[in-house]
Amino acid sequence: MKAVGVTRHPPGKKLSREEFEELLKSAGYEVLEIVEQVRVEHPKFNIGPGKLREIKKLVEELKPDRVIFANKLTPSQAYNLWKELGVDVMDRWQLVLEIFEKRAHSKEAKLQVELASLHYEVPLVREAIRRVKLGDRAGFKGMGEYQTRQYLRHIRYRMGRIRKELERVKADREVKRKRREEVGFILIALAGYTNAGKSTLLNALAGEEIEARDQMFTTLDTTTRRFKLGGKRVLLTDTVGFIDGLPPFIVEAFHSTLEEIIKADIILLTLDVSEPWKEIKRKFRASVNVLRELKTLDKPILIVLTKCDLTGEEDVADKRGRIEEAAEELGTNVMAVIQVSAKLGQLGELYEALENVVLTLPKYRLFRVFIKEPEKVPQVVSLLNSIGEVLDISYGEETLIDSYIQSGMIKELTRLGVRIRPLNKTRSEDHYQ
Ligand SMILES: Nc1nc2c(ncn2[C@@H]2O[C@H](COP(=O)(O)OP(=O)(O)OP(=O)(O)O)[C@@H](O)[C@H]2O)c(=O)[nH]1
Ligand SMILES: [Mg+2]
Repeated sequence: MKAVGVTRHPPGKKLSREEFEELLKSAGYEVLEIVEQVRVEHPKFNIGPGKLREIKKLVEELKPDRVIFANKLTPSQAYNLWKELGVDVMDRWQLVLEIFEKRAHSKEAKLQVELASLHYEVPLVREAIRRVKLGDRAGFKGMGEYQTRQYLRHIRYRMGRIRKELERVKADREVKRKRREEVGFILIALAGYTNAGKSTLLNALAGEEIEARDQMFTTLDTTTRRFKLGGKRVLLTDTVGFIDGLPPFIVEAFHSTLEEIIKADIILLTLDVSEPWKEIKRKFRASVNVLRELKTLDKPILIVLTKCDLTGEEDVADKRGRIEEAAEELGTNVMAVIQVSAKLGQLGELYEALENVVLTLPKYRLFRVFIKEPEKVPQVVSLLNSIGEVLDISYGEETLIDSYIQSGMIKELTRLGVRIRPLNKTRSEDHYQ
């Protein structure tokens, strides 16, 4: 498919040309030309009427299959442009959805993409119905008025069905997550801009081989893998990447996937440090905005600078300093800024930071365990070390063990026939005393 791209830069806010080209390429388009304009939004066409004439000429000469905007178009702008240009017109979010459609493998991802696409179509179809009423002949995509109305009814019905199915998937996941928590897993979620290196990091940490490629939105499905952090049981989840201004309807459609971030104990926010500072800053802001929308900014966050092997040490140090400064705005829940290279297996700093953060999680509390039978001690100590951290053991008539323990694991411990008393302290309280 051939496309002509159009970017309207709002005055004072230049949109990234590379990112737009990357999106077009990821969707599989051959880009014939990219037309750019700096201008405030024109209500009828988004771009200015003069630019529109220029594009019309280009369309006649180059005969693209589509004209694709880097901007968001209102339904009425999309309709007007389609009528003026006589060729399919798409905006930024339709382009993103087209890529999503290509990459969705699991049933859940497919349903989520379909829901988002239908959601997107509703106002377009409504606009077409409005126009037909005003005397335009063609309805949505050339359908007549009756067909267009039928189509709108179909969309609404289908959206209802998908929402129900996704609710079921969500409930399933919830059950799985509960089970994992009950056996003492710590949940860590990878988050960050698309192509930041999330899947590659999961592969390096968990010894996996999930698809990682230099293209946008490689991952749409959620993958969860176990990995070892000292003796602790940890689950790491990789999900869909973020993009600038991710609209609420996509966030809503992908809610069951993004819930892996919402339910995580710790978030690893990845940033590709090999990019120019301006890009890093933009992507950092965009990622923070999504995390804010997901109401997850109060969780422990580790900012992970990825791909350190692609740039010099000084450059990394400089950008790290700037990110540390930018992260201050986010408050004390940003536990550290870390640098890694998944390619070279340089992950030491990340392991270390994670080990420190894990025990500060509110679900770890200090308990005293009383054991009557000495032969039980090794088994209890080993369990305690996998679900917490043993601080002190004193042997006597009864063995006393002071240990941090995940509160959810108390039941499992009492099954071993030991007594447990809370010492009412979390690790973080201890830490700052
Ligand atoms: N040199 C180098 N390349 C890396 C590193 N980490 C990731 N990459 C490359 O960066 C590209 C994107 O990596 P992915 O792991 O697919 O990124 P992602 O964040 O999962 O991307 P999406 O799933 O598209 O959101 C791939 O070509 C990786 O090989 C690294 O540490 N060093
Ligand atoms: Mg990925």
